Amino acid sequence: MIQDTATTSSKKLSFIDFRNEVLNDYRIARISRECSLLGRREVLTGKAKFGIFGDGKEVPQLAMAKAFQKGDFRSGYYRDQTFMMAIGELTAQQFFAGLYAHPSLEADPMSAGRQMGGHFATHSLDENGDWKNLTQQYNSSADISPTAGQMPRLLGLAQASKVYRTVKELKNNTNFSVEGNEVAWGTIGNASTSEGLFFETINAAGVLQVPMVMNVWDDEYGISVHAKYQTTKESISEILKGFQRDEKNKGYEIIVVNGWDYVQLIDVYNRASKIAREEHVPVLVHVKELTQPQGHSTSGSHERYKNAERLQWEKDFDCLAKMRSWILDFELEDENGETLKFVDSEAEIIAIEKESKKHVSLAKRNAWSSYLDEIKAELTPAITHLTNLANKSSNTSFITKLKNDLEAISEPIRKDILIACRKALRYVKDENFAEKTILQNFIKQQIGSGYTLFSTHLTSETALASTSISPLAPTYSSEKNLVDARVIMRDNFDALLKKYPEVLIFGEDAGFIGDVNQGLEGLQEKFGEARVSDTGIREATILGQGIGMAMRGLRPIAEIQYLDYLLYALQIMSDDLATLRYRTVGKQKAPLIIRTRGHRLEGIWHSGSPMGGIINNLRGVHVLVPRNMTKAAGFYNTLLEGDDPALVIECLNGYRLKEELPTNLGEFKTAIGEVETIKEGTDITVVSYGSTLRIVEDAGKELLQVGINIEIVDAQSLLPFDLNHDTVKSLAKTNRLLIVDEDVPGGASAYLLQEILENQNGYQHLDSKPYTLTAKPHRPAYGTDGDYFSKPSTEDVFEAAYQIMNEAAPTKFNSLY
Ligand SMILES: Cc1ncc(C[n+]2csc(CCOP(=O)(O)OP(=O)(O)O)c2C)c(N)n1
Ligand SMILES: [Mg+2]
Repeated sequence: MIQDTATTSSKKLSFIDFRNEVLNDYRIARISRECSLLGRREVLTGKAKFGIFGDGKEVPQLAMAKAFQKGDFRSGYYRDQTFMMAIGELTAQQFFAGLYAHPSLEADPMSAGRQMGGHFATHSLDENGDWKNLTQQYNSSADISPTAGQMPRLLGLAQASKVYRTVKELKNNTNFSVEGNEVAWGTIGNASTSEGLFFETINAAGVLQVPMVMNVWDDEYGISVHAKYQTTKESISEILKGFQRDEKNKGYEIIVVNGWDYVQLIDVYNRASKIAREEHVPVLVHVKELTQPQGHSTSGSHERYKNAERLQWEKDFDCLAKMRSWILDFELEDENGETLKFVDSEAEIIAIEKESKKHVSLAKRNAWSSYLDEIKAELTPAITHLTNLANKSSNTSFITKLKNDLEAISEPIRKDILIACRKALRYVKDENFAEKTILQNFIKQQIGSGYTLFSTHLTSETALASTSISPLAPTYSSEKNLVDARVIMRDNFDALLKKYPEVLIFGEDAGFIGDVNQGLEGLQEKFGEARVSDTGIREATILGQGIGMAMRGLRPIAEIQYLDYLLYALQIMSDDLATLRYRTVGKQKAPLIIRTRGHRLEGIWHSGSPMGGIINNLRGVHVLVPRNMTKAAGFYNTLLEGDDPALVIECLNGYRLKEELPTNLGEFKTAIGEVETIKEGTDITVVSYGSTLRIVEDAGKELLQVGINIEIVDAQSLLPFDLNHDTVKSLAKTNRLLIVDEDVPGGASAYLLQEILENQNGYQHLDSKPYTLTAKPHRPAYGTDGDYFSKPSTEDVFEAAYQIMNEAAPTKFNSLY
């Protein structure tokens, strides 16, 4: 049953200590509140673009921070500034640096201005990109903006503790866990619990029994929409009652508490922490009666949708106001009959409030000047270069105007500087003197430093970047050992599980039966349920398990049963996984491997190959499309030596085909970002990947019979594609290009075309119009005929290649039709 809280604090503090702690808490909360108030002003006066703050949620966060221990992880949302301040991971100055988007990790450790304010993070990686000891610090996984997007990752962060407690071989991984005692703390707004990701995570955590404390900050609203439109019975704890554990069944501990009740909250969080930490039981804390003193964000005012009565209630129940009254009213009689109080008079509280206000105001000013000083340091040389340019140029007046306009901007940004300089360059395009070169170099340098500030760390830039890992060819025994290709997967995973105790594989049917294609056959029995496991049918949280566990030093391989169902997980892959390194400027990573199988089978949902959509959404994740199981196994072996996340798509129709079993299982490596020429030829370069390659190879043989010799290039790795630019070398030889895949027209084939023609300058070598041969724009129809008419066939490839040759040499290759 839902329990009420007891009032006794488990901590036996002397009164003075207790008093100091209470007043210090109040000080932190006041600082946080002043940040919110001043933050809103900064946005409304135009110094910052958008603000979303934690006012009205301060007190429960103070309590949560007390129970939060080193090694623990937070996965939360934009209201948590007080919590971050209370654990010592956010100062008022950093808060404002984030608001101004100061592009410096020193100024804004959360994201160096890459994320809007209110997205919190700590640093898991040091300056070399190596793991820090996460058990010695407070940890916050980097927030994302999509509501409830923090939930799937939270599951994995919690599960990691369970894995560390269970898997004996991991005892020495002391950077990440002390016997699995770490709790993952989630925070979410009441309205965001309407998202499917919330319910999926809640269910999965109950099934997995992981140390997760899920906090719902309930202020009855989601922007302007009241709880009656959000939640059945208007109460998340009410409707989740069935999850409550009892004598017979495992489940959750569910606790309800009012967000303005400091004493109760401290007790609740002590209890929640203990249950999760010691018993590995998930806890839901529904924190009710919270408020939004300034409304939702700087985008609007809540007077538009809250009535006078509600607004008055929010004033009366403002958690900080309530805490203040409690401090003022608190009296305790000691054993000598003397009355103990926190403060002798209100003046003491007012002094704290004044001091907090001053502190925040100074922090704001310091943050602004530090932000502006950096820009001014770039402005000074720009003005000098423009002045010198104007003096030399025949267009003096135009350039001087640009310079004067730039100087007139009282608080310039980098964009203003570059606009003036780049426009000035146009005025001297027909002139030549040293000052022009100086300006050109300055512009290039500014664009270069802009790249460093705003575009680095999309993928790993450490020594472990998977593109820098050297390939290693598979070796074979002297007598040819041909096996069903799924055996290669199985035996290679066996070798990997042996080699890396931190590797875990999980997914639908991945455990007991060893995956639907037997690529994991017998491995659960051999390595245990903690390492090879079945999951529920819940792709987004399978992904979240992977992300969270990878963020805590494990090497999860999350299996999505079929490529077509990846779309359920694509949002979280795109929003969370693909942006993680980028949004933390290389301070967090999740080197998760996602294993799936797809392409050619049959039907609308079992033969899709939506590669264009996938690669467009997943910049930041490698996307690998091996043509056979040896190549696929080689990719897993490479990825585990590196620290990038990746999606590996195995060929669904390849598991029963014969391949030779390598002897160096777990060791041979397929290069990432390299193409492979699988058939040499002279007439047309045909680029393809995955299952379609077999069709292209068949067509290649038939084309030879009519005197057309195609060269076949296996793309293998779509993200990144062909880092050595080998495809254009083939094109330089054949001068003709055909790209074949089974995506929709304009999908991944268009991406490859752009890579080859534009990035590799392939257009220079073309003697014929380049072609793409793809599937139809609709999903593939079922059955063999459905497939034949939906996707490229051998005849289609033959005829596409033949037509190219017919156009080039019509007399030699007479038209077929
Ligand atoms: C997926 C998604 N949909 C919509 C939004 C826009 N949005 C931002 S906050 C918010 C309301 C969230 O309300 P609640 O979860 O109760 O949190 P609160 O702000 O009240 O603390 C909405 C709709 C978003 N960020 N992400
Ligand atoms: Mg809300």
